[in-house]
Amino acid sequence: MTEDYAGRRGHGGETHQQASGDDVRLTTQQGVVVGDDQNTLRAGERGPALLEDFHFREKIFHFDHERIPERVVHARGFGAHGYFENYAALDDLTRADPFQEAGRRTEAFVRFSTVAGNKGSFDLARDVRGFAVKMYTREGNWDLVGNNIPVFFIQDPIKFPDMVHAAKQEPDRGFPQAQTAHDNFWDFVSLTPESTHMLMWIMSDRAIPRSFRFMEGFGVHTFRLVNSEGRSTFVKFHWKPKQGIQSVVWNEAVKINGADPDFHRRDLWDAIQAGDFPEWELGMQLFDEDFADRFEFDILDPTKIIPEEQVPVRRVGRLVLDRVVDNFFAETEQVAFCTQNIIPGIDFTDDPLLQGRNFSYLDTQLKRLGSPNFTQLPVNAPKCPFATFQQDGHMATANPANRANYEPNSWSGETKGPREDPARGFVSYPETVSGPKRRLRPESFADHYSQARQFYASQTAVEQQHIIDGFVFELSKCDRVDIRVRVVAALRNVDGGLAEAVADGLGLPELPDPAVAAREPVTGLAESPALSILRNGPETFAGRKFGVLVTDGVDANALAGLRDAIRAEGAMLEIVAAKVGGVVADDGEHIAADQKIDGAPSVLYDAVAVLATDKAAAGLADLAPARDFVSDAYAHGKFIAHREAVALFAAAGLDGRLDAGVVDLAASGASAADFVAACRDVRFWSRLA
Ligand code: HDE
Repeated sequence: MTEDYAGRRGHGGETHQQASGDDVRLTTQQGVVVGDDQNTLRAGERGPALLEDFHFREKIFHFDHERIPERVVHARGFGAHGYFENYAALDDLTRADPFQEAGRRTEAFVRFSTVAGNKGSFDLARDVRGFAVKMYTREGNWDLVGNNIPVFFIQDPIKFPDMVHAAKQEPDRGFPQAQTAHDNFWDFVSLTPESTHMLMWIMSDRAIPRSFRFMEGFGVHTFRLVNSEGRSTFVKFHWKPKQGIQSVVWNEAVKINGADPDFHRRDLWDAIQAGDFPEWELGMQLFDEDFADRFEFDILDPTKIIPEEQVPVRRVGRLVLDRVVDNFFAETEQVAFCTQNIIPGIDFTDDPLLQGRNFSYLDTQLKRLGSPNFTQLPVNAPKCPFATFQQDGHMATANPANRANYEPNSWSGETKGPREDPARGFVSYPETVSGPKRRLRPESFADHYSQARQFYASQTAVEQQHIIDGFVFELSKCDRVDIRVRVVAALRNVDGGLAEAVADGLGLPELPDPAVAAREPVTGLAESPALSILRNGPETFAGRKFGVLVTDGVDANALAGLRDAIRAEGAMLEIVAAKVGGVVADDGEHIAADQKIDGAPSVLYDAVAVLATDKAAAGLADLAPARDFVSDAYAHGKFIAHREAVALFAAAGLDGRLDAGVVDLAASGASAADFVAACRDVRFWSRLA
């Protein structure tokens, strides 16, 4: 807490910390030391409980009230602390505090999330991911509440409750959870053509990221930057992961959800705890009114992107996450993001979705956190000085200390309280607006298919196939054939081949006519390679995790060599064995295991190795999880290194199918370093083609 901040807090504003240390006595909430926390107070050993047992009543009372409403959307999330560091002064573009000088650091809190699932759902749902960033700037908190997909399902906020109802569990049965593979969702989107572009993204591998560390983030809407002269520049915000973008394949996602439903949160926690701090670069696409007028689509339409090839993304700084939370509830659960939280130098545009969000977020925080004083919780409070005339309400801990609690007032000195400051304060960009009061969708929002087509065309063949598979999988879970048909009819406006492949995958007897398009799709948009994950693969395998299955008698030198190569790459390694007690290597050394094979299927790793002996491999061949370890790794296109593991491969049905993605470390010329370098391709793609 800065001194300024502490100084501005009113009476009763001190933060009380729970006592900690190794010699702390249990107390009640009133600070009375508890004498017995094992037994309730009773009249006689076997007699009835006594109402005067204040410790028991307080304990149960508090327990009964532990839950707050989970978020209506984005309920499942995971947060971490860090900072944003600015590369160069951008004062020509904006007066926003974080961008005023090179090297300026701004504290930040980030919460990643899935959208559809409830709080206890699994991490690898096929879903959009939230990417919400709160920056505690010196001029107030700025929340950039984005997603890992740059477009949205709808154009008007009035449809948000419908869209979310349709996507979440069906109300009569309360399932399916955390997935859109059901009739209600596809019914809604197939009747809402503006969703088509977003559907392409969520059926793509973008919706099954390898982890939060390997995904992009987007502010989605067009915002404004405003400089100290009042000049405005339009901006779209991007977060570019320095780790590279990476996704899992669908069959892996399904299995990860069973093996480790917390896969993504554990990944972020482990990386930060290991000192491997994830980073993203903040990118800005900057453009003016002229470009906005020239651009093929409306820059206020949140179902459209501006291709990077048309307006380059300028990288202006980096976001580093370097600290896990101390307490999940206090920070990740109680953090309250609001799109309305902007600072001088940033402003809204008239994107209707953004305008609607500016109402919703504040409103939802009141419901969830129960008091207008949620802003006083440490994770939500600004770290710069703040002073208001607001007071009281549930749980007020920062009431102003002055006598005057109104303005204007004629008190003086400290008593008079704060005053507005036209020079430093927030001033809205004076955009001219006028028009008839109507409920109308602009004509400039009417093209629903062209960018969906552009997205599809910009993918590699493997990625296109994954999109087809995504549609076929989800629609196969819809009971109503007419819904499947309606989706295919819409896809005919996107790409003929895509529509045919999906129809074929669904076993539709014939192709439906194309859906009637509100506006004829443009078929000539240039491809945008930036939209493909595979075309923008990582340069290193740093930050990834290897699972190394070992047996008794493992060649200690080979294991050490592999470990060194993995470390040199900046990757992590977990030792997997038949028993968690570990194995004894050929040099007699004991090697502790991190995981027992049943709890560590290969889906939890980016690449795997099996270091065995001929005899031990025969033992592994009898273990179903060991067979699955290699057959799944193979099926998911992973790179596999091995020594004397042939018997296991044979038992897993891989005899005669081993390809160049399966490296025998004992073969002449093979090296652990080469194997790890090959892994930079992430997968042995030709196996999946
Ligand atoms: Fe949200 N959204 N949203 N949303 N959203 C919420 O606010 C809403 C939209 C996003 O980690 C809620 O605090 C409306 C777009 C994220 O805590 C709620 C509309 C984008 C998070 C809400 C949208 C988002 C939320 C629920 C259409 C990407 C999680 C809990 C007009 C740019 C933040 C909460 C966190 C959360 C409303 C559309 C991103 C109900 C009405 C577009 C990352 O207020």
